[in-house]
Amino acid sequence: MPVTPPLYEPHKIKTVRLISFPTLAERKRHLAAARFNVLNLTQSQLNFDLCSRGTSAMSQEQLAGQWLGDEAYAGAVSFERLEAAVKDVLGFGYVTPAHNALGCVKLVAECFVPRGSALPSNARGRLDQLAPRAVAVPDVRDAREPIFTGNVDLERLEGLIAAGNVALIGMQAFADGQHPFSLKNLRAVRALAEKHGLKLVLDGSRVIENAWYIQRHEAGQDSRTIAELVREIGRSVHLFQMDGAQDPKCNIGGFIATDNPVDYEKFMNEVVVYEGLHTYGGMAGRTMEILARGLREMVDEREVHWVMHQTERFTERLMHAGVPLERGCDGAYLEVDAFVPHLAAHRQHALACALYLASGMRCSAMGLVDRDALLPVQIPRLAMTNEQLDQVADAIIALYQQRGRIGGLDLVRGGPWQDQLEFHGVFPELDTYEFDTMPYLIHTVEKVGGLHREQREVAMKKAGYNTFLLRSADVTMDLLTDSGTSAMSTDQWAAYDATRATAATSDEYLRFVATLREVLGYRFILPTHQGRAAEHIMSQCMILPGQFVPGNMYFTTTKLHQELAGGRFIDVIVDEAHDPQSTFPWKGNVDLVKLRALVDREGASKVAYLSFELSVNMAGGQPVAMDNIKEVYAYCSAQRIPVFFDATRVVENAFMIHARDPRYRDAKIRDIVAEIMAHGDGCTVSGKKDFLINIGGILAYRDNADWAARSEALLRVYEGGVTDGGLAIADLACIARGVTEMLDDRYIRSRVKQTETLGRWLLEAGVPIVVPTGTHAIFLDARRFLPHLDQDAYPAQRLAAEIYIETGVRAMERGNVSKGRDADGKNYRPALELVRLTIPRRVYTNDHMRAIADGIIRLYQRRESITGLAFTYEPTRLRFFQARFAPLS
Ligand code: P70
Repeated sequence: MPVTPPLYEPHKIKTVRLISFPTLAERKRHLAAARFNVLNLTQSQLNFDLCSRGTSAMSQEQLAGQWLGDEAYAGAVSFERLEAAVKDVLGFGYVTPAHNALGCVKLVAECFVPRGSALPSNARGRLDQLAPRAVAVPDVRDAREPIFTGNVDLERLEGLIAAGNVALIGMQAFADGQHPFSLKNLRAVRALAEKHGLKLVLDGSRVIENAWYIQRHEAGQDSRTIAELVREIGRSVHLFQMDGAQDPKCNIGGFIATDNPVDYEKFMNEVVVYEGLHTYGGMAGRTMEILARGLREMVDEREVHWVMHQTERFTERLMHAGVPLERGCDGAYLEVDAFVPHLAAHRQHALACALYLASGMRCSAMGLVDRDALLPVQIPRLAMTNEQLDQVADAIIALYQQRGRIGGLDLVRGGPWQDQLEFHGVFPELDTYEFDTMPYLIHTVEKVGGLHREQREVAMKKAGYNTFLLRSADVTMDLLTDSGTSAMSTDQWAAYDATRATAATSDEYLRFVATLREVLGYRFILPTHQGRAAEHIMSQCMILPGQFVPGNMYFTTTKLHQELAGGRFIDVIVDEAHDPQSTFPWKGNVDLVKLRALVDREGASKVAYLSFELSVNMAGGQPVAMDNIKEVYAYCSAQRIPVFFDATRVVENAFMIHARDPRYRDAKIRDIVAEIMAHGDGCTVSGKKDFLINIGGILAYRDNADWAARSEALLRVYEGGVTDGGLAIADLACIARGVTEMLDDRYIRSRVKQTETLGRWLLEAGVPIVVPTGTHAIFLDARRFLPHLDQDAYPAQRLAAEIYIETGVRAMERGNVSKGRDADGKNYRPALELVRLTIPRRVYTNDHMRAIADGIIRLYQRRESITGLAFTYEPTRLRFFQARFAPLS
């Protein structure tokens, strides 16, 4: 059965591809160099490339296929996998591979369409390939049909056949991107073809979109799945050709499928002339692997509905603003005659240039000049978020509102094809559109779990009401942690792949050290396998038994290592941090009065160092003010007490300084980070957070060679070599890249804005959360969410479990269970009893956030029915990781 359209992506982001945002001055330069034809611009000269062919995001399984490709000349296993996929998905027994869509056309034309003959079709785009071969392409689209505008006018077709000269009948699924056919019409055309001894060839490159349209609009088809409809379409034609760069989300490739062995033999004999052998057809083995996986995935009901939902939403936004367009299955096709009627000629190019100048995006018309008067704005499949698409639409709308200012172009060089044209133009004075969104595209996606409510109830019970014990495959949106969960960029992956392993010194290590020296301003840089390893070594080196370690709130692993080294943790964070309802903007600050009192009471020599966390995790991701950092450092330096940062979330803290301290409004994040770090003597870092890597940590000291030497000695014993810290060399390469990416101002802004957006939606519905919203997570206040529960019934633990059951979202308890027991065996009952919804970096979209907010709001509405928990198993150290519970009745 078809599913109801999802309100969010049925996948999360696995890998991102960074994009740049050229300035207006750069855009002018690039456009002049491109001779006012946007087809001459390269991707690095623009932000969004609105073209749907070959630009899709892939699944991580497709990407895996890239590495599995069997690059054999004959009889490749990869081709067998392609054949099997075609059989399963489309139902055909014979497959002829081709290098791309043109390869398919060439084979069909050579085998069935002699020069001078006619191929009636419902698609005008066919002209591009067939007109130059002296093949007529009479238009047989039924102009009177209001819904299935791609249907063939049967009478007209029959007339053409009667006049003779028709070699083959062509249809295209969602013809030219705008015109779908009905199943009924497709079958009628086939019947007509057979009556006259002709064949019907279908270009099924957009078969998915057409199947979706049939499911929605054709009588009696609404209960059938996309997969069923696609097979039915396949069964209705003699020859089926597919552009791998369309629905199968490949970047190239194609094939022709048939059930007729005689036709197959014709293709087999042609394919060796034009394409390659009949078992690869001009495709690399990897291409066949990606194509085969893409074919199977393209009929996934949820994915289809998501893609079509994005298209509908996008075109409706434009239509609502009055922008003249034809709706397409992959975007909007702007009607240039109505958009820029004041221009005498070259309207498509003039409009494309204006769009690029005003906003940096590329929309382009391709193929033969004057085939139509449309400028396609196509959405790359799965590669963009709705927020990005909303902004693309708004940029077009903003241009439409000043369309009178769009200037004309003078042709300097002509030709039959759009990409040959060159122009002279004058830059029009346009108001520009500034994008404020994630500065990356989705490169690969990863499916998320989809259990229903009853299954989730069973899973939670099995996990002992501890979200740490759930299987991630059973989780829909995983907000357990922002640690190690980031999507890496293609640049990070490239650095990873290019790395050569070694047990000695590597180039990647030297680059890692150089990059971090520059960003942190510290001389001694030691890699560790993650944050707690750095904490362990620092604590062992710097704490004498019996010494105090003041810190701005505890973090579980940090405090544990300080205690294991014989230290005593003293909380010196400001009181506001313990009050979830205080709106103080700098809840991460150290309270100097508390710090001074400790030093005055115990003496500076009894204080090992100040443990100074940035964007304080347990307080709710709350920032420290720059003034506080400076005052603390001045005081500690005078007392000869070292200041060591936990710089795990230094970038987020720097962003908050930029956002909340007017003196830093125009400062670059990179400079704020440097200024923060200048007020400390060393740091530990869990690189799995701000530093955008999946594994790794850092221990660094500003200039104290003795501390560094002692730490290196421990590093060798506990972690690995000094030049790898127990990490794969390839992971060092990823950190060096991640450090550059994390300092991108647009990235960090979109990151924190996303967290704030989720917080705002919850607040608007009255859900109690820690305010102001922090940077990496939203913290629900379980005391106020479940006021009827005593803290020793672990309200936050129970709330986290209920959130999973209600929504499929995995959160983490940060309260009584995490804090543990005191020396007398009593629960600490900390002031903060919280559930953390932690947002991984570059992984989820704002549509995911909306779904998360809606689910939690539903739960809040039925909060009275929720009871507490009791331990059934309780470990002594870091008990929250493995504890199990049972509900109290
Ligand atoms: C989280 C993770 C790790 C972390 C941190 C700060 C401010 C050090 C570390 C340790 C993972 C976690 C850890 C313990 C309990 C629950 C979750 N925080 N400093 O989700 O770094 O994990 O790399 O050893 O936040 O907050 P590492």
